[in-house]
Amino acid sequence: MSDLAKIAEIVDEGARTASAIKQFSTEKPLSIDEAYAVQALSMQRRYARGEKRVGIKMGFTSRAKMIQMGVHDLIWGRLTNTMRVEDGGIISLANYIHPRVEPEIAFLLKTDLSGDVTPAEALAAVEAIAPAMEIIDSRYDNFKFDLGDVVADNSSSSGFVLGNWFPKETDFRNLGIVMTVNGHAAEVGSTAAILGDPIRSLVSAARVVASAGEKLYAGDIVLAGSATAAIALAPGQSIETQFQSLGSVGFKVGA
Ligand code: OOG
Ligand code: MG
Repeated sequence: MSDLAKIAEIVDEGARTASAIKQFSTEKPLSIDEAYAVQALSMQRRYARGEKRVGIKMGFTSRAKMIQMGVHDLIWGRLTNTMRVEDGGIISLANYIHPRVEPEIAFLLKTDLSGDVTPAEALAAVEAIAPAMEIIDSRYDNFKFDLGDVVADNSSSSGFVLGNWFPKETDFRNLGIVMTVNGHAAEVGSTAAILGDPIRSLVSAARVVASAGEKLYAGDIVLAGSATAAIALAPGQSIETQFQSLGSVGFKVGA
């Protein structure tokens, strides 16, 4: 097994068994290219277990997230079918290490998309948009990482919840967002916090997958990245995010 394959096994096992691992950066930092190679190798292991790729997620597309995590480069990760949490569903904390939740916008694609595209070309590939939340769960101790660590760990991907789909003509560029815990506002923001306009995240998504020799496919879900800082999940919470004119999306946190 190559060194990168060994690292891929470590991050994959951390994710599979919900057990924290040490950052690689404290001893031997991964370059960004190595980190994406590890991510691809670790995802191969998940696909080999039967998980299906359903799209990708973008990360650090808002200042709030960059500041919270101390990482200032855009990142991406792969989403699989087993990460999907039903709107209104219950998650079990036993499946996570130290999960957090953050409000996002999701795109559903109707055509393939890859490479350098304009915002208009990106929007032309969109079938629908939905209010969404991402459940992130860094596999690293104390949720601490550098850029290479987090990329190798599939950019902390662990779950996502989608609300109702809306026609792409629906304005999604500057909508108010209120993320609540047990009915109390925990984070407020706007979809405009996502690169000034979430469509720019889809433009970036097309570019980053192309640089990995891949593409976005018709039917893919693309999460644009969080508009606000993420909040920690705890047993018994009811999480709901209201999006101006897109309704709300929510789930409950079991034991
Ligand atoms: C990395 C993932 C960042 C986002 O929406 O910005 C991300 C992390 O914060 O653990 O998903
Ligand atoms: Mg996210």
